[in-house]
Amino acid sequence: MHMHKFEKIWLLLGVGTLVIFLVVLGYGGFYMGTHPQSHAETIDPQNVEAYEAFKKENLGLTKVDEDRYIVNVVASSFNYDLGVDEEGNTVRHIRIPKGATVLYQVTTKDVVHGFNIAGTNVNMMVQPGHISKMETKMNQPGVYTLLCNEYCGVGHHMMHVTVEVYE
Ligand SMILES: [Cu+2]
Repeated sequence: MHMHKFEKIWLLLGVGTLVIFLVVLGYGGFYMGTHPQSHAETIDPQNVEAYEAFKKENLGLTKVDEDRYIVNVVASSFNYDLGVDEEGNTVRHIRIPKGATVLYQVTTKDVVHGFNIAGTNVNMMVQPGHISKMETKMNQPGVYTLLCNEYCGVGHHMMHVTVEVYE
């Protein structure tokens, strides 16, 4: 079959673009660990405390095993509720040892919020009525900002806490 030179170039460009797209997608998914969160579980947004993980005393960071942690967070306008410490102060900062596997479980009481730990692969959308879950390994030490990247109202820019990964 005879093919015009331009036809060949055009075909090559098309197939090439597809290959590049798949390589980028594969790199992000398999190497960088970028995955969409699970939100299969549902919850009553008016009564999140009925769910064990979102009871007042279970919020924030919990160590479940050697190098395994759970972080339960209730997002609402314009705050991430990480519970309170022993002195009763509101927690705005959590510390995780380097290399730990962390399961983030997040829900919202009101509108759609984001849950993005800038500079890591943790980036979830948090929808009312759903529990967003994502498990990841925190390998890079540093202080990260956990912020909302879904516009949620006038106080949206104030919605952030910090996550520290220490050696
Ligand atoms: Cu927001």
